[in-house]
Amino acid sequence: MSESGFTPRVFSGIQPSGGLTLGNYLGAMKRFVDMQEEGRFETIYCMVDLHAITVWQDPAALARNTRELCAGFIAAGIDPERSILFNQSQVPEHAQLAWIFNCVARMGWMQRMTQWKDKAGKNRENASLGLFAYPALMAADILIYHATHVPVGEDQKQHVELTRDIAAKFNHDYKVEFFPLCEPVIEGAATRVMSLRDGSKKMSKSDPSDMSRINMTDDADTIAKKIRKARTDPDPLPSEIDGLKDRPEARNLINIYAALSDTTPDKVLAEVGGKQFSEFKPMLSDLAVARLAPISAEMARLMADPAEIDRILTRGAERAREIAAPILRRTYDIVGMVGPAT
Ligand code: AQP
Repeated sequence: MSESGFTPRVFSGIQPSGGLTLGNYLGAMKRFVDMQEEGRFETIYCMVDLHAITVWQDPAALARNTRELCAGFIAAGIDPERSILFNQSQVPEHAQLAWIFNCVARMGWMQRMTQWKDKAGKNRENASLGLFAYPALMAADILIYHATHVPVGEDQKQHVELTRDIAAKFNHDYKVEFFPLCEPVIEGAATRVMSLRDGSKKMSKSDPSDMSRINMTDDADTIAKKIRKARTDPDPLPSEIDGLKDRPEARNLINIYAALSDTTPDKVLAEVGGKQFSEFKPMLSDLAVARLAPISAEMARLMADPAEIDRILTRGAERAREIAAPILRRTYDIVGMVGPAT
């Protein structure tokens, strides 16, 4: 138990809405592995397939991406024995708690979410109701486990803050101290990996341009080609971090290099300051290939046995339900929904 009385517990998820990108890996998955290894927390990681269908997903692709994401988690270092690893739709308590949170969250809160504004774009009338309610489901994902820490990339910070608001309003409305106020954990050199084609846009699995991202399954030649073609400016690299101001593409490549080599951007610049991109890009390609090739090889090996992946997911869901079901039942009791006593 922590000081707050809640078990220190990590929850985070990734959408199986496409192949894993370097952004997902550096901003999220690598951190998930670190938190598993720290040993301070119970760690729960999820393929959030219910979130993925807030925008259209081809059913066969969704199933393939879910298994591939599971393989990615394991290949990156998540141990399905030490962590709980499963896909969201197999644990119905997520959707059940999300309904209650739909009734706690306010329309105004949801309308302020930048991801909603970005993803719905100009054609809001045509966006799904699920896309609007996405943050309430995310709050349920976290709070159905009474998770205390949520490792995410920078883009998800606002949703974790909304989760705290939902927990606080629930606790206040029902006069309980039932849900924890979870902490976002946003750390490392690459909390926001940007598109290789546009330094003002984040790297995203659903970006129409494959050249904008590095996929975890890209081979060495493809990685080298994408980095070679990455947009940059004509100046040499600076020796200090201040020199990256107003140079978003250069900053992005330096941050990626730092995160892949487990160091800081300052230390990278001390080493590469003064170099031209023509010299730095091959260094970055070599590093990316060295780090990613073992992961993609292991993913391919695991993907050869989809039945084993399904067994891992089913077992993970059983373990997740052991935590989620009593928390849902207690929530129902607090709300006044009649059922078996706890
Ligand atoms: N570019 C990024 N840099 C750092 N972290 C990132 N994350 C995503 N992109 C970056 C982090 O990865 C985790 C899982 O994200 P997600 O798949 O649930 O949703 P997302 O943030 O919407 O990611 P994508 O790749 O942009 O997916 P699509 O294209 O389907 O919307 C989160 O912790 C996120 O912060």
